[in-house]
Order: sequence, then structure tokens, then C-alpha cells
Amino acid sequence: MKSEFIEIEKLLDGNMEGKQAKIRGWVFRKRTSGGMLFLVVRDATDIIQVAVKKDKVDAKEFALAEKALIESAVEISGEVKKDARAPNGFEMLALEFKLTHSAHAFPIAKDNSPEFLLDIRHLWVRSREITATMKVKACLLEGVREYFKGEGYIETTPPIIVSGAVEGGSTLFEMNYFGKKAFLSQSAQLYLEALIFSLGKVYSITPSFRAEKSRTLRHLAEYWHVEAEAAHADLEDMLKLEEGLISSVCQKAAGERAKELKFLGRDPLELKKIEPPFERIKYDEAIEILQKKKSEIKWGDDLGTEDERVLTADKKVPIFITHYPKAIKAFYMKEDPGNPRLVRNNDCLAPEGYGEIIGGSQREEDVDKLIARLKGDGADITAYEWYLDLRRYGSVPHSGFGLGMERLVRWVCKLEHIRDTIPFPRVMNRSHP
Ligand code: NSS
Repeated sequence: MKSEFIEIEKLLDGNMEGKQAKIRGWVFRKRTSGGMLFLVVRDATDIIQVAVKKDKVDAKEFALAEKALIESAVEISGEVKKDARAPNGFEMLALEFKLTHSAHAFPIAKDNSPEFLLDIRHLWVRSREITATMKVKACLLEGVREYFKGEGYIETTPPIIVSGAVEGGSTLFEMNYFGKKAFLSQSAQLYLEALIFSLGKVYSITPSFRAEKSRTLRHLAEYWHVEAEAAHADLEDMLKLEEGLISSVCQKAAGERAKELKFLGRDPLELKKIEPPFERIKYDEAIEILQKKKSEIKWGDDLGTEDERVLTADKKVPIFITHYPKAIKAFYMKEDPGNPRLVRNNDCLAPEGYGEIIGGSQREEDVDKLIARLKGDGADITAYEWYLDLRRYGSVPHSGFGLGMERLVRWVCKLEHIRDTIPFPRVMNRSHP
């Protein structure tokens, strides 16, 4: 359907200069100067300044424009002119003004606290920052699907209501499932492992849930998890797949969302430089680097946020840390044949101090070793019997990984807080609005 309205973005490339156009959107800013009204109008694509002059529009229309408060819905016809003083360099001189909805006084002002903006998130999602971030995120998600398609992976739809933990019991959200205990999924991994026996190479994009009891800049209670699993793949295959994925989605975002990235403070050229191969560092080496930098970390400790920041602060491209101690990692990770104290796993850390965005590993394919590891964790084996069956019927070497979409967006968009990567963040003290 052809619309009589034009998107604001299309008024800003110079091709509409001197021509008439009709836009619809919302009043973003407003000021009066010398008997003239200046409205900045936004739509889904951009903003433009609209000058409303008494002698150019109908008197009734001028009165309505004068009355219109921020976030009022409007339709405006006018002439497009170049104007270096206007935001974005163009201005529309209004010839017709229609007030579609006269807004109440908008509760958001310039100096609102972050907590207030979270309380009023249903309105704050209209902000230019969140709008730009959501567009970049959509582009990255599209890139994920394109990349996996190109690599021959099949998208699958694993369950969200599950019977057991993947990543340890302490962050499980429990629910009442028709009178029985069930949980919200922390990861689709175990189900993806079941699906490789028919589909070979699979992936999923699902919400994952973690009852994270601390408030940090990089943890959400509900996040979007991109996970892949492949039969006959080892750790090295996963590293290649992961670096290929990250590089490919960064190139796409830099190409298609340069305007939004620049608005958010990220130079798209930095993302263009994200190319494989990424540097690979073994856990042992990471500990040595940290100790040389005066960290008190000891061999056997997990890397914390601060350690990851130190390891990546001066990097421009993500790095891999591989071969962590078995004792601090999940039951399903394959023991390293060369050193049974280690596992064949990897974390991918984003540069500039951002830290972990991916966790992956080769999987233990031996049923007895898996049972021993589960028992060692004190897990209820009966809940995992179905998973153990995968090692009883045609077990093959296989590997996979999980990428936190919001962690990726936080780095790509150069954001301080992970909550701004998702329109309605869920954290410990917030599930509303
Ligand atoms: O716990 S992970 O490191 N690994 C897994 O869940 C595997 N079972 C995935 C797999 O192999 N299929 O989480 C994977 C990623 C991690 O690197 C983060 O990027 C992200 O998921 N993640 C989170 N993002 C936001 N908030 C929270 N709380 C969070 N926890 C993990």
C-alpha cells in the first residue's frame, strides 16, 4: 500500500529539498521564537524540525500547534528546506497542521533519575537511545539467522519450561507446573544436544532465565540466548564458528546501522575491523597475565568481571580464553585428553573491557563420566536420565556454545549498562512495567 506520508529519514538526504511532503509522527521537542513555533517531530526513522508560522497555516491549525504538548501525535504537510541550524540540517515549513492526538503533560523531562526512567520504561522506550539500540539489536539478530543459514544450521524451538538445571541450581527460577516443580530454562543446550542426532547442526534463539541475585552492569534475569550445537564438531570447530558469527554480525551492523551506531557513540569502522581469527589464550596463560598485572587471582579461581576487564581493556577485537579448570565448570564439558584437570571449553570475551559474551565447549560424550560428574555436583540423576540416553544411543563427539544477545549489544552499542540493551529489562528488583 502506497502511503501519502513520507518517512522523515527520506527528507534528510537532500533529494526532497524545495519539495512538498507530508509526515506523521510525534512532537519530540517544542519551542517558540518571535511568534513562530518550532516543533521537532519524530517518527520511527528520524527527527526533523518543523517551523509553524502564523501566516503560512490556517489560524485554527496554528492555535492547535501552539497547544500541542510533547508526545502529541501530529500530521504535517510542508515544504522541505535546507537549514544548517536545524538538527539534521533540514527544516520543514508547515503548510497544513493536524493534531491527531493532544497528549497530556509528558512525565519525562531532561534530568530524570535512572530509577524513574525504569519505572516509566513504557514511555522511555520512545527515547532515541533505546530506539537506536533496538534497531541495532534487530540487525544483529537478523545477522545471526543469516550466518547460521549460510553455515547450514537449522533453527529449532526448544522448550522454556524445563525439568532441570544446565548451569547450576543457584540461578534457577522455580515454577509451579500443575502442582509439580518445574523451572524456567537457563539454556537450551541439553535440548539442542538431543536434536543434533537428527538435524546435525542446530541453533535456537530463546529467552533464558537466571535468578541473578546481585545487581551488575552485565546480568539480567531474563535475556535472549543464541545457542548452537553441532554433531561431529570439536572445540576448534566451535572457535571458528563463533569468530565467524561475531565478525559477520558486526560487519552487517556497521554496514546497515551506521547512523544508529554513531548516534550511540560507536564508530562503525571499529566494528568493520572485527575479523577472524580472534586471539586464543589458555586459562593458564590468562592467570599469568593477570598475576603480572598485580591481580591476586590464583590458579583454580574463575575469572570475574574485573579479571575479564583487565584482560580485554586494551583489545580492539574479541579474544578466546580456553581450557579452564574442570572443577569450576559445568558437568557437561569434555575433559581435556591432554590434562584431565582441564576442560575443552572456551569463553569469548568482547574487547574494550566488556568481557564475556559467549560460553561454549566440546561436550562429554561418555555416559559414565557424565554420571560421575553429575553425582559430584550432587545432582538428581533421575532428572537427567533422558539426557544420559543421548550418550547411550549413537553418542558422537559434539560441541556447542551460547551467546548472550544483550551482552553482544552492550559491547557493539558501547553501552554502560546491560539494561539498556532490552526494552523491558528484568533484574532482581524489577519485573514491571
Ligand atoms: O552460562 S553460559 O556461559 N553458558 C551456557 O548457558 C551454555 N549452556 C550455552 C551453550 O553452550 N549452549 O551462558 C552463555 C552466555 C554467556 O556467555 C553470556 O553472554 C550470557 O549467556 N549470559 C547472560 N546474559 C545476560 N544476563 C545473564 N544473567 C547471563 N548469564 C549468561
